[in-house]
Amino acid sequence: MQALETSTASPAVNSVSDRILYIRLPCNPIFPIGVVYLSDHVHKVAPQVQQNIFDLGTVPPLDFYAALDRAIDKFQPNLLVFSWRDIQIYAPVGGRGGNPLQNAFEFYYAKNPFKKLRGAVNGLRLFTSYYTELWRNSRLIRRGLHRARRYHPEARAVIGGGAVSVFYEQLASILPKGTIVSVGEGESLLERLVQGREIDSDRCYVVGETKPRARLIHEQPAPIEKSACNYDYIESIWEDFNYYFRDRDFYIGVQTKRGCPHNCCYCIYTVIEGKQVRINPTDEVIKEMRQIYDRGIRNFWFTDAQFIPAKKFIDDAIELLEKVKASGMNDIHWAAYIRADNLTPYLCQLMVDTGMSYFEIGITSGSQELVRKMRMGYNLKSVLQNCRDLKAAGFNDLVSVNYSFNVIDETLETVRQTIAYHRELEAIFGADKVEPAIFFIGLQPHTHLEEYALKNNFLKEGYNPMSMMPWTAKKLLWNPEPMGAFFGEVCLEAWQRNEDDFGRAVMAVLEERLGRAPLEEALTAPMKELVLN
Ligand code: B12
Ligand code: SF4
Repeated sequence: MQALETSTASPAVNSVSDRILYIRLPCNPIFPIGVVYLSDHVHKVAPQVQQNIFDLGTVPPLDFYAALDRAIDKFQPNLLVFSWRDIQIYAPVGGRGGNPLQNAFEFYYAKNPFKKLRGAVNGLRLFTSYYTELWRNSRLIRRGLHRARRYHPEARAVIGGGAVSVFYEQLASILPKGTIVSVGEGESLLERLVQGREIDSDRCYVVGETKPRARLIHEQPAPIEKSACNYDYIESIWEDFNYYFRDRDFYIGVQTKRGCPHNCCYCIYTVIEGKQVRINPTDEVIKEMRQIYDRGIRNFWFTDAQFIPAKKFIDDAIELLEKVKASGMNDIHWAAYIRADNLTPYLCQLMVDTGMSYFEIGITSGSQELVRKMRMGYNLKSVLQNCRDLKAAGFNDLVSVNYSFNVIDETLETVRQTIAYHRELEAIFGADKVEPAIFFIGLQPHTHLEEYALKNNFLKEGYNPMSMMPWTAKKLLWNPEPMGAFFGEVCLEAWQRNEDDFGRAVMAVLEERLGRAPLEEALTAPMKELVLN
């Protein structure tokens, strides 16, 4: 991608910004909790600053540019805060451009030429939509900045959000000179900008002026104690606030803590949010939930990287859920990422009593040996025991179990172990309640897996982690040989059997081909190499 320059030179960083427009870049309609928290924080530290929220997630694509123009003309900001949530689209289900995993696998692994061609055609569509989205967001940023400078020649743009935190180094090439690129939490950076303070020490850099420091992403976030978001204020600065509240099916995000102490080899959350877990005061979390509840919402998503990151945070989770229970909000549903090894029978009971309606078990593999190799720190035996406790506490909803095959050192034996483990989960919850979600890891920069890929020559130093060129994408959609072609074939067979129940179909095909290991082997799993044929 070529660097493009805007015609206007970038103004000095320390000009004070007092009219902030938050622009959430196009995204599936997920409640934009990031910009909500940022604007709430700025209002608390600098109430004189005028703010407005504009969410392109609620705007039809044909209207993106015109709607952005209107929002800028109306508010005339001197700081444009762009929030970019997601870029990577390797999902096992239909996403914005179809089913990316299926297209890619048909293209890479299908033996039937018709299927291969179909994969290529669909892959091309996906490829086009991926680059079109990047290009479109880049244009939205340039256009917004250009338009804001009609009113304030000193206006500038700052960009952050999940996608930016992951790809902050690569994105410079599509952003206008002078854009401030932020990594991780944005509260302290925005605080500095509205106070006209220097920003050099923050987790950011300025396109065309400064380079990201080495290991910028590994720097610790600023320690900010979070208080309940003031939703009366948010409603007052966001014209389309009701979009997410009208249809009460939306899960509204509430963050209860930040940070994750683990080290899972493919995960970047632990660097974005840092390893130090910072718990938001539980009374403040309840106050925030209450405001959302009083606006009619009954579905909450605790957006923490992990709701119970480690055993020592069990008491915090208990304290929060006890307060939810005591608050009288007893008709809610909630969901979160939960490490199922950090539960106690009492916590299980509280989770069920307070309305946990969906549960994801992110074990990645049912083989203890692989789980250890992936540095995940899970004890699979405790996960099973805790699942039994959850069931005994009355949990009767859907459980999604995330498996990512072929991360590191997968063998036919470890697959057999995963099947054994999965069948045991089915025995606990009921086969219809346990949904295997089959992922392949989308390799991300700054992870141990990236290091491993470079060391083992799967990738070359200087590769572009955002590239969707077929030869790079094949490596980034992590499914290396010698097992890659095997999994490709299994997945293709599973889609053919039952596209709508892909996960279960994969498990069935694998079991038919490989059989099942004894459960005890999965839980202790001394490694035995089996040769692929
Ligand atoms: C919870 C979560 C989900 C939940 C969301 C539930 C809900 N209703 O809110 C669910 C499970 C639904 C989900 C789904 C997906 N997710 Co998700 N999700 C997360 C997670 C764990 C937390 C996001 C969150 O809400 N955090 C709390 C809020 C307050 O933080 P925030 O929005 O990031 O905002 C803060 C900062 O980013 C920053 N910030 C934000 N904007 C801006 C702007 C400026 C200018 C500045 C300075 C700062 C700034 O400041 C904010 C406050 O501190 C993150 C990983 C992580 N730990 O961040 C991934 C993450 C956002 N998800 C990601 C992805 C890819 C997805 C999916 C697309 C996956 C898929 N392939 O299907 C889907 C689909 C989403 C969609 N658009 O359709 C990626 C996005 C980056 C990428 N790789 O492209 C992330 C970063 C995970 C990762 N490392 O890959 N997700
Ligand atoms: S526990 Fe979850 S959030 Fe933490 S490092 Fe592992 S995968 Fe990432």
